[in-house]
Amino acid sequence: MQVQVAIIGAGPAGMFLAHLLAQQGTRVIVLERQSRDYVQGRVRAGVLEPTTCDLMDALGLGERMRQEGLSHDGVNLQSGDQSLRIDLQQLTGCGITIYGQQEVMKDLFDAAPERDVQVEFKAADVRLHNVTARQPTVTWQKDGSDQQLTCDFIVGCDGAHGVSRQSIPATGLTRHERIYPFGWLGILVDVPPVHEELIYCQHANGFALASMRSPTRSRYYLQCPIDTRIEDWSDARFWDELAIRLGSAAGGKLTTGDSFEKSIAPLRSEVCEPMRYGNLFLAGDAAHIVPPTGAKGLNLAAADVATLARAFERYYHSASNDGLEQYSQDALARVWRAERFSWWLTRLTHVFPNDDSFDTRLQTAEIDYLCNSHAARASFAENYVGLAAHTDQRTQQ
Ligand code: FAS
Ligand code: PHB
Repeated sequence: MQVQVAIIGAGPAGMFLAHLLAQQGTRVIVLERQSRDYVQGRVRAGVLEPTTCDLMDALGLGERMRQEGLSHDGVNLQSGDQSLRIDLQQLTGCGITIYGQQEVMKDLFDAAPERDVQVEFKAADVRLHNVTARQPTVTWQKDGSDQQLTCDFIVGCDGAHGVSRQSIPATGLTRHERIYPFGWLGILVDVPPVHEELIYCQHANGFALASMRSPTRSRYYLQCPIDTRIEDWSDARFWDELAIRLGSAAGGKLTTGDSFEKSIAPLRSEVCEPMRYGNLFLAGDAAHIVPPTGAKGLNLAAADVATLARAFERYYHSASNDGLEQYSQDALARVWRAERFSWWLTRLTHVFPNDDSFDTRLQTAEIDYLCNSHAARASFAENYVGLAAHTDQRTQQ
C-alpha cells in the first residue's frame, strides 16, 4: 500500500489530522491498535478551548458540539471558604466549551467513512521502519496477516506509550519530565452538577474539581496519593470527602448518586524535543503530557496537528518545506506555554507532601493576588482559554 501520510493512533491528534489531510486531498491512513469502542469509551478530557471548537467547525464537524456542548463564560477557584470567579469572557472576549472527549471522538469517527478517512482499527504490532529514509515503511498485523505500507511521512499520534516515540533513538530525543506525587481519582455520575460552571478547589485535604459533561451528568475529581486503590474508595466515601473539599457553600448543595465510571489518572508533565526525527513527526501526547489541571491535553493535541496540517498543505500544494521544518519549534513554543500554566495551576491548587508552612503561605498569597489583581486574573484567563495563540489569530482576522 502507498499513502502520503501514515498516522499512528486514532485518538484526538490522529483523527483531527486525518480529517484535515483528507480535506486538503492528501492520501492518509490511520493505524489504531484498539477497537473503535475502546478509543471512544475512554472518558478523559472535557474542556475545549475556542481554537479547538473552531477546528471542529472548520472541518464541518461542529454542529453537535454547538448544540450539545455547554458554553461557559467563567471558571471558579475555591480556597477554603473563599471563592473567586474568573470571568473569562470579560477578561479575554471568549469562553470555553464543555464537550467530552468521547463526544469529540464519536463525531470524528462517524464522519470518517463519508470523507474517505481510512482508519484501520485493531492494527496489531505496528512497527516503523527507515523513518529517516525518503520513503519510510510501516508494518502491522491485521487479523493475523502481515500488512505493509510505504509513505512520505509518518505522524506518531499514539500517545505517551506508543511505538512512535520508541522508534526514535535516544540520541534523537531529549525528554524533560516532572512527576507529581499524587493522582486524580475521578467519577462520572448521572446527577446534576453542583454548579453551572467548573470549580477548582484548593483544600488542606487536597485538590478537588467539580466538572460536568451535561446538565444531568457530572464529573468530579479528588487529588489522591499515587498508591491509591480504587476499591478503597466507595461512592459514599468519595461524596463525603468531596463535600468537605468543596466547602460549606457548594458542598452543602451536592446531589449524590451511583457512579458508573471510577478511575485514577497519575499526574505528570513531560515534553520530548524535538517533535520530529527524519520523516517521523510527533504530535499530542506522543510528544508531551500535561497534568489535567489546566485542561490542556486534548487542546494541545488539536493545536499540534492544525500546525502540522498547514505544513503538509504547503509541502504538497506549494512544494515548500518551510512549515515542516518549522513545525517542532512552533509547536514546542505553544507546548511550553501550556506546560508552564498547567504546572503553575497544579502547584497552586494541590497539596504536595513535602510542602512546609512557607509553601502553603505562598499558595494563600497567590490566591490572594488573584483575588485582588485584575492583571493576575487576566493572565489566568488568557492561559486558561489558550489565548496565547488565539489572540494572534483573532487580531489578524
Ligand atoms: P491518545 O492517547 O488519546 O491517543 C493515542 C492513540 O494511539 C490511542 O487510541 C492508542 O490506542 C493508540 N496507540 C497507542 N500505541 C499504539 C500502537 N503501538 N499502535 C497503534 N496505535 C497505538 N485531558 C484533559 O484536558 N482533561 C482530563 O480530564 C484528562 N484526563 C485524562 C485522563 C487520562 C487517564 C489520560 C491518559 C489523559 C487525560 N487527559 C485529559 C489528556 C487527554 O485528553 C490527552 O491529552 C489526549 O487524549 C491526547 O490525545 P492523543 O495525543 O491523540 O493521544
Ligand atoms: C473534565 O471535565 O474532565 C476536566 C475539566 C477540567 C480539567 C480537567 C478535567 O482541568
